[in-house]
Amino acid sequence: MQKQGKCMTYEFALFALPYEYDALEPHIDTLTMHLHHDRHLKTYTDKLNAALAPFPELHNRTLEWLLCNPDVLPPAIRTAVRNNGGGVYNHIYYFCSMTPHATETPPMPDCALGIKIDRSFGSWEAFKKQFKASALDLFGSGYLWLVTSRRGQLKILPTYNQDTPIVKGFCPLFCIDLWEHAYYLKHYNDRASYIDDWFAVFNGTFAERNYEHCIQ
Ligand code: MN3
Repeated sequence: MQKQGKCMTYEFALFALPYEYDALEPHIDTLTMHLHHDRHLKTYTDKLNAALAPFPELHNRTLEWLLCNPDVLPPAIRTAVRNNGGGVYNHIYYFCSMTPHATETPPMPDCALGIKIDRSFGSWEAFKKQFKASALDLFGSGYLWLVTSRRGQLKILPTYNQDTPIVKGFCPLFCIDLWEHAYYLKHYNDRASYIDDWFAVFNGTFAERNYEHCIQ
């Protein structure tokens, strides 16, 4: 995860895309990327800042701390922080989970995550099949993640609305956004073809780096 994600505090800056808006064409279209980043993510960022503005005692807290300590937050902003802070956190993972430099067999089969995926799911292809089926099964709006548990096991994990895996103690490797705004303009209601397109731009390097961090 980029430093602007993990270590950021109030006032949260709008996360900068690590590639151009049209870089994921033809898989993820330019207009969707503009709306998704410039409007959806910006709205989450602005609303998170607005919720935190009256509470200077929270201004040195990281996003992860704010998400993982809801009981310490003023009750009036708990829901706003959960939804909008989660929206910021999840979208950073989502945008970083894609790259214009995708390769055919991510993550690298000889690296730690590739080996772990083979052991856990049988093969990268078998993992993709299971991940896609789970993504199709997710009802409503949310994300599908690959995470590690506290014991270091890989787990395909759905989260709903803007909830995050870290609240449940999981360490995230990557995610796909399954809200309709992530794909409806290009793929309409065809979530399956969106998932295939997402895999075509999947960022195996990001996944591998996160895995090495998670198992430290
Ligand atoms: Mn989204």
